[in-house]
Amino acid sequence: MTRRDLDSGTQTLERTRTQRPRLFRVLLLNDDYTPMEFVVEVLRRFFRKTEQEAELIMLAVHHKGQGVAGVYSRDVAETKVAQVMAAARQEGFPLRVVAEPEAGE
Ligand code: TYC
Repeated sequence: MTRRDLDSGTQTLERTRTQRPRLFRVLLLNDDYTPMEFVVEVLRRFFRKTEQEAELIMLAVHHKGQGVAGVYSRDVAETKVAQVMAAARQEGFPLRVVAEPEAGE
């Protein structure tokens, strides 16, 4: 029992098993104005993709509307979103990028 339990008249159930941190997908969303080369550069620079991988992901986003740039812990995913948005706005491009929890997490 913890101090708080004694104060509040409640009890805490302790679990000793660890939980893996939730993972977040960073998604790129398609738009009509951001140049393809810029998206490829973003994928290489911020998501460590090869030229070939970056081309495939960019084209998938272009055709399907969205695609996964990478999967990370919440902190890292949110940092990537902020970095990519900043880089895009600096160039005046409307590129959108979001982080979402992996399905089933
Ligand atoms: N649709 C853009 C174009 O034709 C290219 C593009 C791809 C933009 C992926 C955003 O996330 C994106 N220039």
